[in-house]
Amino acid sequence: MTAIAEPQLTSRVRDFVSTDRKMLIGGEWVDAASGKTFTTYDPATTAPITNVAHGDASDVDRAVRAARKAFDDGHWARMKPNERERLLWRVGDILSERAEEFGQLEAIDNGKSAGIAAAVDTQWSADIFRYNAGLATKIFGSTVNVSMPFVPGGEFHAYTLRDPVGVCGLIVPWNFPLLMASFKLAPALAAGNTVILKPAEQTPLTALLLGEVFEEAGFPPGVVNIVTGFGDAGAALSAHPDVDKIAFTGSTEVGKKIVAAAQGNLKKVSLELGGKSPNIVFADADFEQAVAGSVAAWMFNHGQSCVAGTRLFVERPIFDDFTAAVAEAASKTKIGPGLDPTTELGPMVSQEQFDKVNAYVAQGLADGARALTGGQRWDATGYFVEPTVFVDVDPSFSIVEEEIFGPVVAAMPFDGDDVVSAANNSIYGLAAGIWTKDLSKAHKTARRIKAGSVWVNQYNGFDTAMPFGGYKQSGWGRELGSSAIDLYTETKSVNIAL
Ligand code: TXE
Repeated sequence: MTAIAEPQLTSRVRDFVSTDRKMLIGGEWVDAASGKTFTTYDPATTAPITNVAHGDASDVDRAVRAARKAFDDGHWARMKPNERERLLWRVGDILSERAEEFGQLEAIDNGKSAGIAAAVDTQWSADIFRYNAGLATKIFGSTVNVSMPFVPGGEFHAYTLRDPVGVCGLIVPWNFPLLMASFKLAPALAAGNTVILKPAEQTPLTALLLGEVFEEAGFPPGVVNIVTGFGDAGAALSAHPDVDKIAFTGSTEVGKKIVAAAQGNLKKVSLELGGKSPNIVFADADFEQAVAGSVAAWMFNHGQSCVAGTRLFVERPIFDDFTAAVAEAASKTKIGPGLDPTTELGPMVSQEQFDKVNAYVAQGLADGARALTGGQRWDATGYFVEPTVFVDVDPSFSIVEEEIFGPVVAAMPFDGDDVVSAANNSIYGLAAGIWTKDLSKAHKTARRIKAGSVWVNQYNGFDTAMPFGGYKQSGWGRELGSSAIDLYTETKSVNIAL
């Protein structure tokens, strides 16, 4: 079924959504055991796109058994690293070749710009697969010069090995559906694990298309399994006794539930959770550059980004001019559907997210904050929200303390060094921005900010080679970079008396 009639969709995307989509378990595309499906919608129009298998605990169990079998037969884990490298590289290449198709599918399922979804979400995912393809041949242990004071005898040969953890459950959200899956799949597979991917219920489609890419690349059956479903499927995966590790990106609330669910077999857990990132503009910053960068900091991906710089701290002498310029730039943003190439700000992903953002805006106004721009619903069928810049806010307001996940920023003036404690006054610690021409101020502030990523005179400066993750309640562990392999390996110490 499909109600999607947009003429710009490629025939491959049309074909993909023209039938109900099944899940990938043990190398077969299957229906949910219950036979149930759910519908995924285009948030720009609220029209249904297609139906997807509604997986539950019994489907998760089937997928875990398939992943366990594929892990235990040893074929994948013991495959020559350069063969794993070649397969992962092939995934990257296919993603690059099919970027337009992935971009369009992401645009209708999530609401984001098709151009950005192709150029950023898809091409970067391709890079992540290629980067981790390279790591497959560079997973090293070390030889250790041991003393062994309690063991009699002479010489020893001691070394460490890195083993794959085993069966990994990868649970991802809806804001960067393909990219968040790639953050986890690429290092997990490079290290020789088998996986069950659980995409978000709002955006299951690019994960399923990626399943086809794994097949095309030649992955053995059962190495990559994909179960589409809701939170109950994620909960079943987190609690499953035969899953060795969970990697999760999503809300801090669900992250805590996963930690609790994982206790049964003490499976390893890595978490990338919420944020309320400070973006600090000193008076000596390049004004134009800082305005443009600060708007992008909180509006990129419609504010539905865990690193969004939604607490904007501006040094007092430039506060009024700076916030006026940010509000003006934000008010000129072109709002529209992701398939329109001129669109700069798409819809919120769902009715739920739309209601959540509107409720925060209403609460901010009720608390006494002043909207320099926005503050109203944007009148259209889809889940569009006006970009909103709040001033006259108090740190205790919910719009300052809590993650809104929409195009809403709270701006506050600061005087000198005060800003570090104000910026660190959050349960989160995912990212931060600093804008200044003073090198020593930039370095000093970067050291004192409690956040996993600090960007100076730019924002959203991600790179595949740079570790990414959070302090405090923003999570556990670091994805990306070569150290992402640590999340998916166990270290074994071997010590031989010679
Ligand atoms: O996230 P959830 P939601 C934040 C953001 C957003 C809020 C709620 O503030 O407004 O979270 O979004 C699966 N056990 N972020 O409700 O519920 C779920 O099916 C295991 C920040 O959509 O955390 C989906 O696959 N899994 C974030 C995934 O968890 C469970 C990105 C994320 O959904 C589960 C998204 C359970 N008990 C939202 N319940 C970021 N860090 O970027 C749900 N899931």
